[in-house]
Amino acid sequence: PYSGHGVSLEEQSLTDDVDPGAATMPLPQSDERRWSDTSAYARKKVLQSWVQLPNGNWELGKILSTSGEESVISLPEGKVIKVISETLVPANPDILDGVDDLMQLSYLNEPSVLYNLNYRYNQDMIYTKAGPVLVAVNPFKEVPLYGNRYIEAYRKKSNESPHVYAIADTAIREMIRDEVNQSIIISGESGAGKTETAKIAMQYLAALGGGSGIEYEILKTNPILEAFGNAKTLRNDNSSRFGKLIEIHFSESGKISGAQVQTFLLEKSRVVQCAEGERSYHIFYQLCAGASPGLREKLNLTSAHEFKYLGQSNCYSINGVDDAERFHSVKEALDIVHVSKEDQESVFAMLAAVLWLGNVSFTVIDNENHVEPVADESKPVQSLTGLSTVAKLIGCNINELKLSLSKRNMRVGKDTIVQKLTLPQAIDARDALAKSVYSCLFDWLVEQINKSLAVGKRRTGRSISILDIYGFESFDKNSFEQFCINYANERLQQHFNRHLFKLEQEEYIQDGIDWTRVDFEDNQDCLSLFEKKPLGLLSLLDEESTFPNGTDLTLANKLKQHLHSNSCFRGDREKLFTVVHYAGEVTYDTTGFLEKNRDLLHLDSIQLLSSCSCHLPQAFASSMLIQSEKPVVGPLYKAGGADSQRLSVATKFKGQLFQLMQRLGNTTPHFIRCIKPNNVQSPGLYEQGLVLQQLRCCGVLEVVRISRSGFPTRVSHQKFARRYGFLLVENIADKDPLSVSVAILHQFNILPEMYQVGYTKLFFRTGQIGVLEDTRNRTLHGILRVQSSFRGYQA
Ligand code: AD9
Ligand code: MG
Repeated sequence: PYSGHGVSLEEQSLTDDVDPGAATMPLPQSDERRWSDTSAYARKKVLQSWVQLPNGNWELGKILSTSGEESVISLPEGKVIKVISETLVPANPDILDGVDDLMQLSYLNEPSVLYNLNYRYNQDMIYTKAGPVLVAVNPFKEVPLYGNRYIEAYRKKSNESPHVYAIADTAIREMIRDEVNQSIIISGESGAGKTETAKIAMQYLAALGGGSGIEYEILKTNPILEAFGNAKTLRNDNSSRFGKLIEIHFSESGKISGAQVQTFLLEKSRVVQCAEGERSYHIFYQLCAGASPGLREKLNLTSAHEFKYLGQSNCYSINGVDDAERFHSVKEALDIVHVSKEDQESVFAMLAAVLWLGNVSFTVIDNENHVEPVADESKPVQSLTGLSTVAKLIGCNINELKLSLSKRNMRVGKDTIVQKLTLPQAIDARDALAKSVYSCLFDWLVEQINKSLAVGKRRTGRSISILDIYGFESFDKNSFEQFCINYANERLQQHFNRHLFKLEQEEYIQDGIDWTRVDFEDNQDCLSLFEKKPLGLLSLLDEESTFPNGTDLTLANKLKQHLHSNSCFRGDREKLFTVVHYAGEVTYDTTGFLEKNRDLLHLDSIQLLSSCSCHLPQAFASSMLIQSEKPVVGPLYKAGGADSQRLSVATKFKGQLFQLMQRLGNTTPHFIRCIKPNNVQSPGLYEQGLVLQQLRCCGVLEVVRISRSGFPTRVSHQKFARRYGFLLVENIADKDPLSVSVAILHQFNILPEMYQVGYTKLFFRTGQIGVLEDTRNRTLHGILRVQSSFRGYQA
């Protein structure tokens, strides 16, 4: 789906002294200089090469001969083919098979990167570094890489292979060392493994920062949020339908003191509607399968099949998942985060109310198509109908419920008139109520979790935030949800770019380091397309959303009218338009945009909820009113009035996103890119094309190229002198930090091409500082041993 315009590595070999076009040059026979590389093996003849097959996959072949423009290659299965030499891409020597950092590859072209990840993947080494970024390839099976033994190994640094644990460990150390908040930013497509990766990181933080017991509570937020916010989709049996940021707080002693969860843009529409073969939120099925007989009776619960909201997609179960068992785990988790039994019962009542709302049907009562709700026809014999069950569960008068689903109060000038609803309007009103109740319930749960995990007033320490947010999406049909998600990804991509590339360059230049500027793709143009006022996508969408006569078509036309000259925008036929995203072009269909953006909830529904005798609906009504832009004046019941004027969904989301970026902006980020190796959620299957597309989209290929060509390790003269000065044989401690630093570099024979001295800092190539650290650690241990044996002697 992505026609990515990322940088193709074939065109840019990374070896420092290689002609940039080398990778596409004719293969060397006599002229080995073209392949020159600092490593010894590369000076041998290149015998192996990547050949692209007609299906697009790359295969490793042996070069048998080259004459003129053609080469003869033998492929693994004994096949011999003739190819144009120019199309061959050099392969790395065998000894580099499966290196754990892509930066160690001599030839950093796309097939070599793909091969390396595949090689590791086949051996269950699902993690690989790409310079500063961790790449995680989803194994779709249990891999023996987790648990206490591994945690201990990473804590002690006795295992240094790439891992989420290693990232989490670095985050903790840097938080303490630099006294700066940290963030772990996880991205990837649906099903790539973001949520699992986030949990693995949390486990490590909990293990190292645990002790007070609060870490256990933090881990238990996962089953709750997944039950209420995840669903089976065609792409992922446990797909998160919301974005999540969890900020874990540490006290000064490095122990976890609390946490805070923030969620983004829950997909509400799933409550009332989902595609064939998908499910609504897990919790509905869990409740239907796992509720005790007593609870069943109270909630008038039957099986999931009886509910229309759940029945429409023809999918009730997930392979290998026991919903009843999960229900018990969720209840336990709720206990642990201090949601009382009474509140839990209210939560379940709200879920049942949503389900029963879906079973409320309408009958036409006059020749103008006006309707009124009727008893659920599918259960004629049962005395309790959808309508009365909903009324009972939320604690309202059945007639008021009936009214709010069939009539609407409209304010015209000073008068309030009552409008009867037609069938489609009534169905909309019913579904809007169900969606609102569910999303309020979700927010309410997050609030309870946050109360339970609250850090308290004495928040002195630092934090590590983990962001698990939907990756870039491009489907055959893309709607408002993809529009918001991809906008968020543009923002995050900019954060990523800025962090890794811009900051890096600026720092080099600032410090007077000779570094050939590397161009990187900035996506500011695309972001401006979204954010510009008044003529950007978001502003125009909001404007059209406030026009009573605005339709999805008028919106599309308006966008085309104002944005046609923008290079990131293209108007297509009818309601379609295309945005050129950093990860590729996506064509959006404006159908439903206005309605989803307005997300109107009629005041009648809010009033209904606030009149309920149960406390949750009341709480929901007040939170809906708080969200209203214009405060509702006067006693609620008498207010009558028009639809509540809430912030549009897009505007609210943009606000959340800005806040998020601001928060992340004050942290040291650590990036994890999750990769989905196949589309069928199956272990062992590695589809090159699919992986390549994702590597391009998330900037991994670009990162490798840039990091390797630069000097990624930087230390100030002072710090360097302070840290390693004591290792100097010659005592020049009284000299300035720069002289001390240079003396250290000389004493340790660091090669001149491996470092540069800037105005304020020293810049090193990857891996160089490790030698010094080792010596320092060995020396320090020596000193400590001497000291402790001395103390032992004294005692
Ligand atoms: V979505 O955008 O929320 O639809 P995610 O979050 O990227 O998606 P998720 O973490 O849910 O994907 O992973 C999908 C499935 O892959 C999981 O349910 C596991 O079955 C599988 N998975 C992912 N990571 C691992 C892992 N490290 N080990 C084993 C894994 N299985
Ligand atoms: Mg997820």
